[in-house]
Amino acid sequence: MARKKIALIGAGMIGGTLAHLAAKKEMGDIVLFDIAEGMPQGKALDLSQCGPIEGFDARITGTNDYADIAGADVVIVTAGVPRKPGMSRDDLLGINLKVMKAVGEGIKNNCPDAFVICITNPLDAMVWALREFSGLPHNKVVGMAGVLDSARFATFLAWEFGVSTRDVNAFVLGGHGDTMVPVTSYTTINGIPVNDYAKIKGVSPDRIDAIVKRTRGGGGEIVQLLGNGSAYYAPATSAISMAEAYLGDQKRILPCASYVEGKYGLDGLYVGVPTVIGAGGTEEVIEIELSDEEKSNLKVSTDAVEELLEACKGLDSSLA
Ligand code: A3D
Repeated sequence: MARKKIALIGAGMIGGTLAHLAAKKEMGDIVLFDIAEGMPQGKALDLSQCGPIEGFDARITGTNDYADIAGADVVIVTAGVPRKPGMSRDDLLGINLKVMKAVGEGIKNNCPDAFVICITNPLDAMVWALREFSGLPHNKVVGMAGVLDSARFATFLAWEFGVSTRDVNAFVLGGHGDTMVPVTSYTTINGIPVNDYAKIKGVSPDRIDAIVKRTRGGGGEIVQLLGNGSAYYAPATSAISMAEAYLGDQKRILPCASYVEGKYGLDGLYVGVPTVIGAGGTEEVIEIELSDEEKSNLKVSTDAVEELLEACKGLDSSLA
């Protein structure tokens, strides 16, 4: 069987990490695309030389030519600029929207059958714009955010309770911004609802609230510490798990920025919801029951996403 082809658009911090992970897992041959000349080629060479040590067979190439992504099975998009300290994800809108236009056209012309995972921020608006520019079906374009946000929530909960991260099943809905909605009612410690477990362990509701707040600001905390750029290890590994779910037809239920029409009272919006990922791409959006408070928090979050879409339409008339 021929190897799968993974195209990574943007060969920066996340792009390079994605390439390394995909190679180690032998997910397929990897093409690193970037507008910076020489950089993707250099990274591809460096990463290829990990092969003999780590024992993987994957052809890794770098390019500045979209023709080289032809026929890709999976495309992961990180092209654009990341945040600097003091910036919100939304501050990136103007620059990254133009990047999505170029990337969308590159995908449309070279690999229209690919499963496309967008990571570029502001995520929910950029995945929507990328879908519009590429013209791919909605089930083949998805945004990575919920897997990462849930992993952050799970990490903080595992630390608080002193349990293995593997036993924490954390749940985050909504847009990938400070209005995201960590949902404690669906978060469990190996099946035990987190609020019940907190009672058993004598952890106060205030502590859980503080963890929810830290999760919401989890990206910003890292931006502040790094001083230059944003998180890349966990974002990359999150997107790889989504690509694996697609390539392996795993039918995983992952929180992703998926296209939602009808469910959650939404009408054609990309936003973080539990989604089945398999060979059909995003095969199903699962609508869960929410409390009134969770519903109103989700509304604040989706309103913020809608505002960003309006801003995108104002910046590019082809989106209106
Ligand atoms: P960085 O290391 O700067 O890499 C971005 C790369 O994109 C650079 O190598 C650029 O040369 C390249 N690039 C710029 N314009 C184009 C273009 N038109 N075509 C192709 N390549 C281009 O950033 P990064 O890898 O740290 O982050 C990438 C993006 O992911 C940023 O927008 C971040 O904000 C975003 N991000 C999202 C999450 C989510 O959870 C959604 C988490 C972390 C970062």
